[in-house]
Amino acid sequence: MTEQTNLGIDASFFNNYSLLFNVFSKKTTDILGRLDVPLSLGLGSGSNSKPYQNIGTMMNRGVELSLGYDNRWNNWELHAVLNGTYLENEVLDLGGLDYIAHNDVVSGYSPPSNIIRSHIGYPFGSYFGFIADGIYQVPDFIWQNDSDPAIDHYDREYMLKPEFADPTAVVRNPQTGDIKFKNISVPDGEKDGMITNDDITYMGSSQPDYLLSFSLSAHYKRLYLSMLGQGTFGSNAYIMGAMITPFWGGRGNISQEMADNRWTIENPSDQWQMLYDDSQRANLVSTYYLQNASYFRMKNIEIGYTFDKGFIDKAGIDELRLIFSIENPFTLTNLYGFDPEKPLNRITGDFHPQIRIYSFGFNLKI
Ligand SMILES: [Ca+2]
Repeated sequence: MTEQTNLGIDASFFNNYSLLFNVFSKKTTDILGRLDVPLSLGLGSGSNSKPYQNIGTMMNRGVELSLGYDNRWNNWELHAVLNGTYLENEVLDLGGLDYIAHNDVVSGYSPPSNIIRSHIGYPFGSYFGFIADGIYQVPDFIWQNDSDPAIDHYDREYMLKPEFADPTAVVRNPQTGDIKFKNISVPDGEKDGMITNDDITYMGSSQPDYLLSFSLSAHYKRLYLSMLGQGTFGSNAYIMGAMITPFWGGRGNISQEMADNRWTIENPSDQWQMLYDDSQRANLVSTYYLQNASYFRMKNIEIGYTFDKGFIDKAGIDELRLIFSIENPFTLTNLYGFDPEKPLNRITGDFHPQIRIYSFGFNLKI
């Protein structure tokens, strides 16, 4: 069920311009979730045997703006459209639940399967985990013989200084070069001195705040150019596991940046961790693996030329047009995973990115 309120303007002016403006507020009550049902119904007791029901209410609010330009003069013809959308999304109600875990997207992997959740008060499909807060450095530790600086780094038995929250519930032996997590939990109204699963919190949204697209087509005499671009801004991508997490599943590939800039005693990075083959560390879900997925991508550029009729008539041809096009010519993004257009609910790095295609062709009519 959907309740929708719209306020829109649709206008044309100065002959060549068009404007479409729409403010909308939409409440939908069709989020699917699994709810506990009485065992007497005979559906079994496992979490996967609970039936899906329409239990959720979600709010979508936003603004859409579209600007168009259309003109012809002399040998020119130009059409351009620019679309922009601002979008807010919030889960309002889940039939008594705090959140629904989108478990199906992370099955088969070791990290907690409730990384992606629809949680009351947050956008649909948000990421939950620890908040990474830099990297543990040598001065954060004490070691044997009253922290004797003469002892070689590799011979030290590091102990985290007591002013840091104790992370041993999630990392057995915290070391220099490990990711530091924020201690945010306040059980009984007081901060505990430990990093535990209570410190798992909202990390970011998979939904973009802004969507942008534009298209342009221009003709000049027999030459034409068309372009199509799109982008989204403000969304996050969570990528861990294959191709990102060090030594994951024995396959081991990570990004060049993570390898070259990893924490070592010679390179005490505050951004990139030391590389471990350690399943406990590898399965910790944190903002360390959360990336800004904002991007702008030119989807297509096409250039064409239609030959003059008088010229081709001599060769017995009715129409001849040459076309050169590029799919995905370029993408602007800070994402170091392969592709900002990856499905938002895929959390591993081993997916096939979009490819760039160059095409050259001609249309011939005889
Ligand atoms: Ca805590």
